[in-house]
This record gives sequence, structure tokens and C-alpha cells, in this order.
Amino acid sequence: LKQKGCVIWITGLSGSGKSTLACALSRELHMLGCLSYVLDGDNVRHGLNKDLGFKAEDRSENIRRIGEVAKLFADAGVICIASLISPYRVDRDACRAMMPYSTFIEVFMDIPLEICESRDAKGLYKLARSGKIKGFTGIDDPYEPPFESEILIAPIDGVCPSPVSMAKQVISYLDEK
Ligand code: GGZ
Repeated sequence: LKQKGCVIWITGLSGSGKSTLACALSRELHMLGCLSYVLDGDNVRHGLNKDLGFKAEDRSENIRRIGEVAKLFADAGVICIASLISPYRVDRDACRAMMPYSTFIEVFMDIPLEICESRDAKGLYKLARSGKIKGFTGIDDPYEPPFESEILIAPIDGVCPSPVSMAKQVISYLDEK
């Protein structure tokens, strides 16, 4: 099987399912014999990016560094799956611009805030609503959706797609290209 490196960049609100998709996608790719690696914003913030917080310039730097690392993986022929909120369009577009043409594949998790907030796995939305966390994306910090992502993941008739079906949506895009 011939594999070309690329970057699958998953953007969306906290609780929109970015990490879930990243994990399912990595598993499906593995079953197809493809090498992938997941760079998850939340995880990278424990190591490489542990000096960064959540103010705008820190988020921008978080996105820039993950973009640079993702590019190295793609150069090495790996399918690099980057999952981070990456709320600012200009930062995502800068990552796209640093890669060779068609390397950067943007996946927008178009899941309404109400659904993300109702999941609230870590209770962060609750803390943000009560003012205990300031500058939380979607509550009191902006999220700028992509104008034209390569892939859009959205509920169908109010029902969110399963992890495997989201992964398959991405894989069929990769297949076509
Ligand atoms: C947004 C925050 C914040 C604030 C902590 N705003 O859903 P999670 O909890 O598990 O993952 C989120 C993670 C966001 O890190 P990213 O590197 O993806 O963000 S960015 O791309 O904007 O740099 C969330 C948690 O950290 N978290 N504080 N204020 N999310």
C-alpha cells in the first residue's frame, strides 16, 4: 500500500468530538495498514507546549508549533492527525500556508455549542459559565469557523455521527484524493 504523508487538521469547540475522531481515525487507518500519529492539543500542552496558556497569543503559538511538528510528520510520510480547538482562522490558514499544496486537510467539527456544552465531560463549560474559567472558547472567547474546510462533520437530523462513521468520512475523502 502506497501512503503519502498529510495533515488532517481537526478544528472545533471543546466537546465537539475532535479527540474522539482523531482516535477512531487513527485506529481505522491502522487497520488499513497506514501509519498515522495523533497530535492532540490537550496532550501536547503537557510537554512541548507546557509554557503556553489560553490567551490569544498563546493559542496562536500553540497552533503554530503543532503545525510545524505536523508538517515534519507529513514530510516523513506519516498521516498526522492534529486535533486542537484552533479557534482563529488566521492561525489555521498560516499552518495551511506553511505546507505543500493539498497537504493540509481541514476537518471542521460543526457541532452546535448546546450539544458540546451538554456533554461537558470535564465540567469546564460549567466552570466557564460560572466565571471560574475566563476566556473559554465559545463562552467568552471567540471560535471562528472555517469558510471552506475540506471536510465538514455535522449532526444529521439532530444526531451526531458515530466515531467510526466520522472516521470513514475522512478516509473516503483521502481515498478520493
Ligand atoms: C478552551 C480550554 C480552556 C479555555 C482549558 N478555552 O475539551 P478539552 O478541555 O479536554 O480540551 C480543551 C483544551 C484546549 O486546548 P487546545 O490546545 O485544543 O486549544 S487551542 O487550540 O485553542 O490552543 C479544553 C481545555 O484545553 N481548556 N482552558 N480557556 N479550552
